[in-house]
Amino acid sequence: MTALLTRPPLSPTREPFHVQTVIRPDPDAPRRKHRVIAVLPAYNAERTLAATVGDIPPGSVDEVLLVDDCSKDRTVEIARQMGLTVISHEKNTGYGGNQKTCYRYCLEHGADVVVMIHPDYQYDARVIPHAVGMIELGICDVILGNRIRTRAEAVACGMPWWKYLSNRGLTLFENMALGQNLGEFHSGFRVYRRSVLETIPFERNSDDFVFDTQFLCQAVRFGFRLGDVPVPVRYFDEASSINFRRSTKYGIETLKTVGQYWLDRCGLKSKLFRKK
Ligand SMILES: Nc1nc2c(ncn2[C@@H]2O[C@H](COP(=O)(O)OP(=O)(O)O)[C@@H](O)[C@H]2O)c(=O)[nH]1
Ligand SMILES: [Mg+2]
Repeated sequence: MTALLTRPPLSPTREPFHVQTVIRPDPDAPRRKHRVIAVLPAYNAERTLAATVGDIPPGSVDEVLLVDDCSKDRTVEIARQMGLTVISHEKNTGYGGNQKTCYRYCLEHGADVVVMIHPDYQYDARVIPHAVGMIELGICDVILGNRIRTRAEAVACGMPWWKYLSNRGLTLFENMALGQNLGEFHSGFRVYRRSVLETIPFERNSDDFVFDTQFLCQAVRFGFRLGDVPVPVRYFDEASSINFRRSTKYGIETLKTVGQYWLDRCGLKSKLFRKK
């Protein structure tokens, strides 16, 4: 595995050189050496899959994996037609269960950086190389796409008011409780360094939506550096199907997970935070 930089270089003194080397670098210079795999946890994504993949900047990823969670539509057929790597679940295991399959595959297939993006065309996939760059530079180990750069922008993009308010409330609480400063914790666009997946016992997480919160609390507990980049979003029927009842369940389970994080810190150990 190619080591990714983990510290910024420190070289305050340097001999003057010609700026041409910065403006017009050597075209034969090697491209990145590490392997980036994009994973799409999919459920009924036939209408949005091609649009999502179509926005990934050419050359920014080495492989695109779609894990289908027993969709009722033509997601698998279209993914195969498009030449994606496809894994399909025989039974519907849930959103967390789907991600477990994604990350298991990435670890087994030599990913150095993993991009997780929902195939519902909600998140602007053009941001991928910029988010990956933050990992490559060694600035962060986990990058989240932040849908809420400003309230006006989120609302203009069509975020329902109750999703906006609950996201802000939960995020404020999570930032305080976890000592972070993220724009939001509930994004479906995330980038991880390989060591995060190697360290975090994600297989012990829920198969449901709270998987995402458990993963981030684990990343904090294991000392990884979390950061975010703004990502423009779109709200339309296919991009947002989780209803009020399921969102409420997710919110309550999120609070419970943060509680478990604190109990673990205070000595009441949870298996979520035990090493693999
Ligand atoms: N694997 C799996 N994913 C699901 C299931 N139900 C919903 N999803 C996915 O969960 C993700 C988030 O749901 P979404 O409705 O987009 O939430 P929102 O954008 O935050 O409002 C989407 O990518 C859905 O495809 C399911 O039963 N299994
Ligand atoms: Mg969505």
